Amino acid sequence: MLLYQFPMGTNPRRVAIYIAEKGLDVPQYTLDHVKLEHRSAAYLQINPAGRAPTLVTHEGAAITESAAIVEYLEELYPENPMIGTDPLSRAQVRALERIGSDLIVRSQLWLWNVTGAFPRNEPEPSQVFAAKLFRHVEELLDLLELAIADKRFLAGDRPTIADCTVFAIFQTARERFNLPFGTSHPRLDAWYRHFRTRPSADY
Ligand SMILES: N[C@@H](CCC(=O)N[C@@H](CS)C(=O)NCC(=O)O)C(=O)O
Repeated sequence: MLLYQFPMGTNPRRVAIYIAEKGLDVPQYTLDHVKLEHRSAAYLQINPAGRAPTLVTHEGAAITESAAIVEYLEELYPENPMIGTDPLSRAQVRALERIGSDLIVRSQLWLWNVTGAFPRNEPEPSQVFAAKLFRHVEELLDLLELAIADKRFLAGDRPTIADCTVFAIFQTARERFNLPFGTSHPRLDAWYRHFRTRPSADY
């Protein structure tokens, strides 16, 4: 098994955080972003989107899409479940995780515009567009703020795949770009600070 990743990429991070929380030993290969290794012919063979992460399984199959990789590993290693323990709790965790996935996509569009750090993704960053996009980010932060209520983690008293997904985009915004992401959502802010102390959260 081999996980192709970028150490700082939000979607690779959600998988890496999950692997660390779960205590799995998955060998990892760091793609050279500067040399555009993720756009090389060899890598495009295993991930035609030219993006990370990709998990190559023991059987040699390539799984693309971070959410699919996490769910695959969760099915392969069901002990210490991080996706709920029965149909209802699994549905509740998946619902939060889906919100987290949407949060990543909306936030990335916002980051491309607000930071100007992604010229290949957004050649004409716009602060005006960024402000509009952030309203759609905030809609999801509001939902998560309601959902977490007084729980330690998003879905209860133990971390789930939803925490890994949401934490990854918080960390990108806060630590890579020093942006006040979720700071006006007090419960999420407390959750982030608490989750940040876990070993899985270290880059
Ligand atoms: N939906 C995909 C998105 C993957 C993705 O966009 N990965 C980014 C890193 S967060 C990437 O590979 N970017 C490289 C590039 O676009 O040059 C997933 O969840 O795996």
